Amino acid sequence: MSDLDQLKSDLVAAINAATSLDMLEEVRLHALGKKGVISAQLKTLGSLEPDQRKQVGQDVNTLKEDITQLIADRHTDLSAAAMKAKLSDEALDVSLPARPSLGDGRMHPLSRTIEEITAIFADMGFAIAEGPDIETDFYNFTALNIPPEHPARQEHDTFYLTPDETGTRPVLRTHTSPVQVRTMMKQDPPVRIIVPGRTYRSDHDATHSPMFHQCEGLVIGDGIHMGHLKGCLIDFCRSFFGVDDLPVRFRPSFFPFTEPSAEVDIGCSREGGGLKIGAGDDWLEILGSGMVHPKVLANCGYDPEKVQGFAFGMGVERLAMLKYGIPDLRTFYDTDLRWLKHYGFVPVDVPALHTGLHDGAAS
Ligand code: 2U9
Repeated sequence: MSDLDQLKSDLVAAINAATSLDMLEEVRLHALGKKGVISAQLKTLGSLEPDQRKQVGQDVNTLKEDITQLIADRHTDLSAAAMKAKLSDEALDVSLPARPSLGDGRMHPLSRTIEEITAIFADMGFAIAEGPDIETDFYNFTALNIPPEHPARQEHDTFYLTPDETGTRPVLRTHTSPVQVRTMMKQDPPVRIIVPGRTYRSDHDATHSPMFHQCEGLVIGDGIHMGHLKGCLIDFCRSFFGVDDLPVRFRPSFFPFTEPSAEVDIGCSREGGGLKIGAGDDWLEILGSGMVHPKVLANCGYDPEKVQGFAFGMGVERLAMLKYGIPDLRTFYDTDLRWLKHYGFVPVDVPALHTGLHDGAAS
């Protein structure tokens, strides 16, 4: 066997012995690279006699073409095998049963109730306004005409934080009213905002939680009067409870930030120890309201001689408990998933916020 025949035999064996593309690449470089054995053969041509050089040159080139083709064929085979192995490793058996789910989630009744309340007012053209939970004395009390000696300011009702550099003590807001103050100080009338959010009072028993939720509203505009207040709140109560002829009454009351003030009750029946909303000769307090006090308007930079408006406030937990029959306030915050599964809502059927869609009413 000639040297070239021996070389070809060795290279063919090396190509067939390559079981991966990396190994084949090494054989290719060894055979066809600049420092490869075939290039070495071509370099010996110069030392041959002329008649030998022509024949040997042809033989080496034929060897080069053969080896190149063999490597190409081997590359095709190894690539196909690699792809087949990859597809087999990554194969998904789609017929397998799904993994046991962790249980689909539920929307908390408070979230649902806030969505419903704000969707109803969004339907009436209210914008949603938010503000800080940590407030100053001015926004939480003074601007709202709550005098310094007012009981609401006492420690027993309010969470005070450590004094800041000016010595005044920030508070955890006791209502969402500061947001209305901030809004009036930032924008000229008209104002029409609904203000959901967390509020905090140092109170903890079966019907009070240190953190609870309120939703307040404010309407300021030309010629706004008690008729607008009543119409707006009657519509809200009927829409929220889904009772078109729900009896609603306004009972004179007092708040430092509104004058006149009125508590709003809805008709219900407590016969047989249950509670049926909408019919009967009993009443249930739902929210408070009133015409914004002139001093509050002035404190917020408005001229009480020129503008007026009304405001209202409601406790979200209270409305959720009444509407959804949840007996104990404290269970709202236990993060007990069994409770949530029972009282929670599947998010898809919660009214879409801000598009005016809410229970029973098309936009
Ligand atoms: C501004 C002016 C007036 C907000 C109002 C009530 C009446 C009210 C309570 C309902 C149950 C708080 O959660 S609760 O305990 N709120 O009765 N809130 S009028 O009046 C405002 C607010 C802001 C600038």
